[in-house]
Amino acid sequence: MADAATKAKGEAVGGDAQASKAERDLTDGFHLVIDALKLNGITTIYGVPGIPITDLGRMAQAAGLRVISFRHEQNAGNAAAIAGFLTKKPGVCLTVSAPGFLNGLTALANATTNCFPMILISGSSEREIVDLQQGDYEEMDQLAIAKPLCKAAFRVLHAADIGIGVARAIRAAVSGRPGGVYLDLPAKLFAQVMDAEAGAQSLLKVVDPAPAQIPAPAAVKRALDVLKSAKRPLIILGKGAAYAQADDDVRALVEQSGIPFLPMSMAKGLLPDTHPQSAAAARSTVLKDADVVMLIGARLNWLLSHGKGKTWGEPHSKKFIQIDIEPKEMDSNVEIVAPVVGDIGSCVSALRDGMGGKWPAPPAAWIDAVKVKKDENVAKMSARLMKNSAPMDFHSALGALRAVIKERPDAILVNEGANTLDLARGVIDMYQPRKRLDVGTWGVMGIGMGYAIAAAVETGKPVLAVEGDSAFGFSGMEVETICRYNLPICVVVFNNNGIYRGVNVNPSGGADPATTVFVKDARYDKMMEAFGGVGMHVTTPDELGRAVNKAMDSGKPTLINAVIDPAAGSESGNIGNLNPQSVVRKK
Ligand SMILES: Cc1ncc(C[n+]2csc(CCOP(=O)(O)OP(=O)(O)O)c2C)c(N)n1
Ligand SMILES: [Mg+2]
Repeated sequence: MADAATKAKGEAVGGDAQASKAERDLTDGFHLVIDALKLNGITTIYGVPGIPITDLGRMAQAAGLRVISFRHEQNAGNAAAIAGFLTKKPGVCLTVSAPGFLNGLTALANATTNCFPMILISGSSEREIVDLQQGDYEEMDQLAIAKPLCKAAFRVLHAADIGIGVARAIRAAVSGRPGGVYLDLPAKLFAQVMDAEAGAQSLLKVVDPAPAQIPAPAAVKRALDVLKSAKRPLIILGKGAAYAQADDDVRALVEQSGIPFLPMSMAKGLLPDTHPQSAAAARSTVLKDADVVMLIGARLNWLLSHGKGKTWGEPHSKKFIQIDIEPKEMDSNVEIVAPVVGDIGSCVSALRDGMGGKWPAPPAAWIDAVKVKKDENVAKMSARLMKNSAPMDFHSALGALRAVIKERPDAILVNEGANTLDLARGVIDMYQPRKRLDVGTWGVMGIGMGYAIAAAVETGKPVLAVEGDSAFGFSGMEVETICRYNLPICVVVFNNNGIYRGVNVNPSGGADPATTVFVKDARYDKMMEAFGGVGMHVTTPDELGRAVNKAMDSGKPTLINAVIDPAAGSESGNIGNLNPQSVVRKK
């Protein structure tokens, strides 16, 4: 008996040894995905666990990647997208199949629209069953659905192709105009095994994933000739210029030219908003009166009234110079007389070279006219910012936050809402590049907590998220995530009891509240307290300033419920004119 037992045990030990040798000699889809990401410098994954990617997340964490688990995929996706914007490396979001994938897809589409490099990796169900529509667990043809909403979409069916699949996803996300990429990984792929040696060899580190694209010398010369002929030149900086991380060159170009500049929202801080050449406080004047406009990484979309109409002082025609990496962008709305196609860094440096040492300053009459308008508008604004009123209006509350960012220029400001967004953009000066993250091209609500979390994770800097009460609701559950990872994020909810305003009434006179109002006097600060963070409730600008400073000094997760006069806001903030109007509507 004893002999038999010993023999059996010996066999078992031998069997284990063999198994572990086999494990050493084999690898699988799980490990190849992780190894491929690591090899390409991906350090963080944002996602939500579940079948079939729970173990992928666990193994990634075990392998030294930072895996940040969210409460909803849209927020994880937004985090990945803004990580891409901040780092120029694709941000990675990991989701389960069908519903998790769809939740992440909004963020992927938003990333693509905003030109942020991001990869949405979703597990997917059994191909054979999905394709025959036989009703698998979370069945969905995800690849087909993702395709029209992102820059590129790939599926990997064989473990040996994971290296190429990941490489293609990375290249597609960051090269040329960056954008969102979908990578479909069927459940079966993760468990596929292959020889470890061959697996390692199948992986590749992408060489020069975002190659420089040098502008043609003739295009640079043409642009400079047009610029030189200007009597009233203007430079518009877009978030593409911020993304490029060519900060010194962009600043030098603007300063060398002496031309007034206007930053788009997320380009604020490329040059400080307090820079003497900033024309932000004279926006309508410069758009209307400029004769030559040079766009640097900015598109002539709705945010710039498509480059035409009243905003641009038509019928006077303007000449546009446009610097963009995407040739198709040229003439998208109006004629571009001097297109300069290339990456922003290369284009700006070529323009600087072409300008040489003796570039003539713009006519003094133009510079003076801009300054007069700017001083007038700044004076008008400053009285409104100084009021210490209770209840606060947007301006007095933002005056307090403006002082905080002035003291803490390296903090990252996340901002969404309607009035809360539009007024904060105008009031809070930014001093450093890529410190203002907001609703971007779509004006989308819901980016707040995802952006704040990734900003803290990727940069280690303190984050101030200034949120309309409606805007905050779209991602508010992530305060738990903020507490769980103990991130230095201070959320300020501008609580005006609703969307735009908290005073609207139900036009029918019925018992239901109006469509735009929320529970009165809600205490959002309690949400943060529920998870161990710090909650504060403030009603005056002084209190608000003190509370934010305290939160940012402590670095603790904090939510400040800032009571704003419910009657202070206007419908849709600054873009009420976009609401369709019908003559029939008002009976
Ligand atoms: C995903 C999405 N859904 C809806 C909207 C429409 N929308 C624009 S602003 C806004 C909320 C505005 O209210 P709030 O955030 O409280 O800002 P306030 O003007 O009150 O300061 C909404 C719902 C949107 N932009 N994006
Ligand atoms: Mg509101």
